[in-house]
Amino acid sequence: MAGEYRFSFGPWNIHEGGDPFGPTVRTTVKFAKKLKLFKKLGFEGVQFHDDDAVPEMDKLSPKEIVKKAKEVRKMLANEGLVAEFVAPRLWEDPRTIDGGYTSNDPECRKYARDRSRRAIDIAAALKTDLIVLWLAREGTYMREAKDSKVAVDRLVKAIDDMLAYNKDIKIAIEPKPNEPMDQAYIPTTGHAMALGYLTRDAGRVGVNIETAHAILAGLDPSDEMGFALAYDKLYTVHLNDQNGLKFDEDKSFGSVNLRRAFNQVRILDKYDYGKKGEFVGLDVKAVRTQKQKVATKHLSNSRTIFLRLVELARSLDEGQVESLIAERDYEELDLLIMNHLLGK
Ligand code: XLS
Ligand code: MG
Repeated sequence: MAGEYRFSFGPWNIHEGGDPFGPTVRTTVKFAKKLKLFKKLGFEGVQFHDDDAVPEMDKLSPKEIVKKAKEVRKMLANEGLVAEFVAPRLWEDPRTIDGGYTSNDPECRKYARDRSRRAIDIAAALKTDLIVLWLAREGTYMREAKDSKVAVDRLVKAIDDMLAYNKDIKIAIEPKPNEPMDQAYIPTTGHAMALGYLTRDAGRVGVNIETAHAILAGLDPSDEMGFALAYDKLYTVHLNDQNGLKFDEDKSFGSVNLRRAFNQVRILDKYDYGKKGEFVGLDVKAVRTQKQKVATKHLSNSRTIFLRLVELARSLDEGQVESLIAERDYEELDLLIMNHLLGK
C-alpha cells in the first residue's frame, strides 16, 4: 500500500526549532544532507521554496538562477528524488513587507511578479510543472490599509502573468486565513478556487489544502478536500495537525485528532487521490523540545499514521455504514467509527 502513495515534504520541515520567542535550538542540517534523509524516511518528492533550491537568488541573474537550479536537479536525480513543486517565497524580502502581489507600492508588486517568474524558471529546471502559491502577506493588519476589491484584481493579474509566462505550469493556491496577517484575502479553499476561475486559464489553477489552515478557518479539512475533489482541483495537500485556533502549529498528521485525520485519508483514498501522480505532501514541524538526532520523527510518524489510516479506511464495513445511513441512525454510525478507530 505504501507503494500506491508517493510522499513529499520540504527542506523547511527539518528545521532549527526557533520561534518568535526564542532562538534556534538545533543546528542547521545542510541541504545536501537533508536530501539524503528523504528516501530513508520513506519519501520521494521534494517540495521547494524557490530559494530552497537557489539560495540568495535575488543576487543572481535569471541565467545564473537556472544554472543553479539545474545543479539541484542533478542532486535530486542522484538521490532518486523528484521535485514536487516550487513556491515563490514572497514574505522575507523587505519589498514584500506590505505583501507581494497586493502591495500598495507598484515597485514592490513588480518585484513580486519578477520573483514569481524566476520561481517558474526554477520549477522548469527542476522538471516540475507545479507552482504553489501560499499568499503569505496578501492581506492586512488594518482593514483600511488596502482595498479588498483591488487586492483580488491584483491577485488575478499576478496569476494571469504567471500562466502567460509559462504555458506548461499549473498553480496550486494554498489558502490560509491568518498568520502572519490579521486577515488574509484568500482564507479558504472556496476563495482559492473562485480566484482561479477569474484567471485567464482556470483549467490550470487549483489548490493545495493544508489541514492546519482549514482548521484555523474553522472548517473541516476533509470537507475542504471533498469540495476541491468535486471540482477536480486538488493538485496537492499539506497534511499536518492543529490543536485549535492558535498559531499555525504544523503538528504531526493525526496527532491531535485521529478521527479528523481518518476522514481526510478516507476521502482522499475513496476518490483516488494520487492516481494522477499527486503526492501526499506533508507540512509538519518537529516541536522545539525535540533533540537534534531525532528531529525527523515527525515526518516518518506522519507517513506511518497516514498509511495506517488508509488500512482503517479500507477495512471499514462500508455495508454497515450504508445501512446506518439508510436508517438515519447516526449515533450508531458514530460508535461504529469510534470502535473502528479503537481497533474494536
Ligand atoms: C505556511 C505555509 C507554507 C507553505 C509553503 O503557513 O504552510 O509553509 O506551505 O510556502
Ligand atoms: Mg503549507
